[in-house]
Amino acid sequence: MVPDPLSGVLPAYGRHMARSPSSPAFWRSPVRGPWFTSVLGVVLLVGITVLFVTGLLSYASYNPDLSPVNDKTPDKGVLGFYLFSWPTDPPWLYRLNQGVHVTLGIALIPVLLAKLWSVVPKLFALPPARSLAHALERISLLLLVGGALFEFVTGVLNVQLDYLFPGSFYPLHFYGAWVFFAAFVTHAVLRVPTAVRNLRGLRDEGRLREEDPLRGDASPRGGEELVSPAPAEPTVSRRGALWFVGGGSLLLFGTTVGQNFDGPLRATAVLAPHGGSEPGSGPAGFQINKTAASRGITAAETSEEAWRLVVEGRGGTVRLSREELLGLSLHSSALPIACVEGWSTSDQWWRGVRLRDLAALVGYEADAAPDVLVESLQRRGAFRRAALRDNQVRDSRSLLALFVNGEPLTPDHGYPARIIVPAAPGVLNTKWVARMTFGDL
Ligand SMILES: Nc1nc2c(c(=O)[nH]1)N[C@H]1C(S)=C(S)[C@@H](COP(=O)(O)O)O[C@H]1N2
Ligand SMILES: [Mo]
Repeated sequence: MVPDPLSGVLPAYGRHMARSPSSPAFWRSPVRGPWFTSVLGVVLLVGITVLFVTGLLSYASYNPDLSPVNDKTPDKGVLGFYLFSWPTDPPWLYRLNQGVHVTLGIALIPVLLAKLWSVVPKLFALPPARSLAHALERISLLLLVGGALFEFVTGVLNVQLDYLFPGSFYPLHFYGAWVFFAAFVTHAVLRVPTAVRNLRGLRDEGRLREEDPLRGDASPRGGEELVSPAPAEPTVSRRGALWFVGGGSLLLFGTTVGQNFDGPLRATAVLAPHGGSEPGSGPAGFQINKTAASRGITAAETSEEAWRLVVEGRGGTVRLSREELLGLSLHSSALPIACVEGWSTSDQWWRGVRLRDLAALVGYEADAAPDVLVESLQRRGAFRRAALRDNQVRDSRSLLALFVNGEPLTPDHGYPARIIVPAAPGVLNTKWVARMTFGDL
């Protein structure tokens, strides 16, 4: 599709100028122009705004204000101004939020690439700056393009490569998002009026042409510099090119979205890292993030003889075997697991002891249960401990689960006991729990 810049007929002046990408005649695709750029721009305006909002919500869902354990970006300063207690309702809140964030982010990749392609001649335009305002605008564009590429690349690498940057993904993606979004807002404020004028103008023009077929082009609306002065023969219409981009997005969407569902749909998620793999069947046949073996959890330390749950609070410390936990009042909740990576399960049937009842064992009224720090047997690596806020502890659906779907937990799902909390991100659902410390964190 990229034409040889030197072939074809060029105006005489363009013939040697066109060797340089700083010359407008170097760029010959007839697809480039204000309409194409404006359509893609409006799609990104909506899409990236949704990505930013769901991203900030995703960060809030970790309850980073609660304890240093949960906080993946301790130096966030004022950027955490918006944080709030993550609710427990509706129970699918995080599943929806993260599904939208990851699936939409992946589906927007073709749109982003097409948008960058559509304005690439501007990157080479000379002189670098015509005025101070122009210089500032170009710097903001560098932050915009760099920020967009950075956010999409770090996001995709995290989802695809299983935490390529283990601890550092969160700060990179979080600070990157703020830099990118600041440049994005600046750009939108400067360009949305032009884009709207372009789209509306072209529509009106079409209507006027129908009335008066001899009518010429309307007055310039901005973005005309994107039109090649020496266009090559078109091989595809602008509309066709747009369908191509949209088709790419649809394809990515269709091969990703299945990771949010169980059953045969999950197998359609061939692009999702865990999606294509078979989570098995039966009661434990749902997605596993980290296996017991990969976390160094052995059968010896989870055995009936060896394993004890230590529960601590202002009223003292109790130690409970799995047998003793089974003797407490058991309850069921249907809740999903939803991971930051964008995959989730449907509701699973968990059965175990309510967190509020465990708080009551160590000196708290169930309705006044405090925060809790949960630590697993796991000695190294990420996610071995997580804190839950009081509203999560008090919710009667929050469990220390001992069973899932009618069977004892399997080692990979956290045997002997794991946390499950409504609407919380998967990472707070600590597996292989060894110790729970209640108290205000
Ligand atoms: N101890 C421990 N608990 C953990 C993890 C872990 O690595 N170690 N992974 C967490 C993450 S990121 C998710 S998404 C869920 C996945 O639970 P599952 O493997 O049962 O689906 O467990 C959470 N609990
Ligand atoms: Mo996760």
